[in-house]
Amino acid sequence: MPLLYGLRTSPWTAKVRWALDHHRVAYRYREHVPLLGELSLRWRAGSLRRKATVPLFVDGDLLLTDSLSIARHADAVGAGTPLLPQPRAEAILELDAEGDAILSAARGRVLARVGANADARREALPPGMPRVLGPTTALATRFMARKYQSDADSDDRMARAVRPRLEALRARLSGRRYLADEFSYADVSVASVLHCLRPPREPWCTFGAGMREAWTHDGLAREFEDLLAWRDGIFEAHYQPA
Ligand SMILES: N[C@@H](CCC(=O)N[C@@H](CS)C(=O)NCC(=O)O)C(=O)O
Repeated sequence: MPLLYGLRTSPWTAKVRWALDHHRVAYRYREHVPLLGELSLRWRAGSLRRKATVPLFVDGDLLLTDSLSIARHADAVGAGTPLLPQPRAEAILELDAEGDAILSAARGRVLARVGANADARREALPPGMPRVLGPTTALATRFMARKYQSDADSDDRMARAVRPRLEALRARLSGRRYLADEFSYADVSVASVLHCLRPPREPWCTFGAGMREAWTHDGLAREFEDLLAWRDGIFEAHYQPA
């Protein structure tokens, strides 16, 4: 059975799990541990010298090392309606890239807030991991901030970086149900990314209170309630987590 390595607090992992579930692709899931798991992740990704990321998908000889290739694979082998249909693929890829840019711009702030929040740090420890390793979570957030050169770590800097992109998404939606005519990977991707304004409720997000607080940007959430309402509607209509 295929194996997916992911980070359960990461929207990059969330969006591929949605795409795999949408296509009813069965897989086993293994949680990656930032910092402590860096070397083994690089080894799995095929090079100890290159930075490796999750999600990472392995199926026999097939190795997929980024979210988009995993979503494409799910489309190729899956049973659901295509999420990246050819006629709209270009627009969908642009919207996915837009989502990535928002998430990358939010990363520094989220990492800084998880590092500074004792509840979030505790929740970030993967299930089954000894509690004595708790302090490594704060180190891991600093390690990731360096790894991804995430320096936009304040509310203001994040807001300035993502506001124009959120406004463009709002303009694109303006009354429409989907970002690219019909339900697609663009909706999966952008809906997942909006975790960084305010995470959705369960079952679409299983964060505890500390993690929710660390991720929430009150100012942007208030400013973009319409996008969050759209996001909740997309989850309700199109995602029953497996
Ligand atoms: N372009 C990649 C980006 C994935 C990414 O940035 N993953 C981060 C999520 S925070 C990660 O692997 N973090 C854990 C780590 O670096 O140890 C994709 O689309 O899959």
